[in-house]
Amino acid sequence: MACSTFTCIDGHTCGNPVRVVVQGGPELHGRNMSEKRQHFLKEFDWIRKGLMFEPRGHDMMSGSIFYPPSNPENDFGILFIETSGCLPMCGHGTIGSITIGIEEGFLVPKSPGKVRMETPAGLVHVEYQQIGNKVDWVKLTNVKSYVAATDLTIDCSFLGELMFDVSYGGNFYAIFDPQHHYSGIQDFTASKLIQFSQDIREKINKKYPGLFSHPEDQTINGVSHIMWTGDTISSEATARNAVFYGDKAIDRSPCGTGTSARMAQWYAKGKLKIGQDFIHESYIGSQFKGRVEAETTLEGIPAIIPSIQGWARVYGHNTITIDDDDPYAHGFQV
Ligand code: PYC
Repeated sequence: MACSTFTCIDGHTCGNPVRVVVQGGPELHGRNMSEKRQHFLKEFDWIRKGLMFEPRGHDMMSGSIFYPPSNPENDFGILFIETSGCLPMCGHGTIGSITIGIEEGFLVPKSPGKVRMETPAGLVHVEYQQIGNKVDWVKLTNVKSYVAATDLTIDCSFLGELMFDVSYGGNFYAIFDPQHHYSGIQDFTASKLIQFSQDIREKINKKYPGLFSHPEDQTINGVSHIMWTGDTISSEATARNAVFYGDKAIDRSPCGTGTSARMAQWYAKGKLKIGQDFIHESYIGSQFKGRVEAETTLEGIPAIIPSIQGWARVYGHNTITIDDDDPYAHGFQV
């Protein structure tokens, strides 16, 4: 019988969990984090399942594993592990992982206050402010984000025919703004939004095969996240969202890659200007500050360079074992 031990530090970013595996992560092969992600998915996905799913995790659980950088100019490489798989990029995961790494002393950047982080979706530049031994905020300049398709339709078994746009911010998001059937997320409970999302995500990928594929890395493809939008809770917020991911999760944070995708959508529609603050509110009311830093292109496609700023808190040290002897060694979902 084999028993694997993982030293983890747990925290949350604006309410959404981040479990960083400090010791016990597998050695991965590949020239960059995209290739290392493929290696992990092929051989070590049981680690993700064991640490993210019940009974050691839960529906919303997500985390990361740190790796040495492929390019010595960078500080580290990151693998995101979630109930949904290994995301190419994760905004709340970045904010939480950087906070945990700096506060716990296992991430020592070459230039204090700045981190060059290799993700499967590309290089991400991060800034943070440290006050004493606490990280006050983390700001990431995300990968190029762009609108992949607009005015698509899907038949939702619960809401009828819905229109949506698909936008990329490190993952592909189907964005559903309020329409004639309903006035926004305030009309629904989280469990209803989960039910609607479960109904349509597969249908979207079946109806539009091959439409959502990253122009520079075809391993990033398909709509993985559904974003529902609606009225803000706070008058300071620009917009609010509920992001569905995995099989049963609604992001408790405002979702970093989702905010990037939505800013790309707003920018393309002329609703947001370069440098303008975009305060994005989550389903529970926590906030990220987003901004379009610059306009750019991605293989000729108009795109933006978005930034996201948010905070995280560290709350626990956890030594987790996954023992082959345990019938639920590799987790379960109900
Ligand atoms: O913050 O990018 C994000 C994210 C993705 C899934 C959950 N959070």
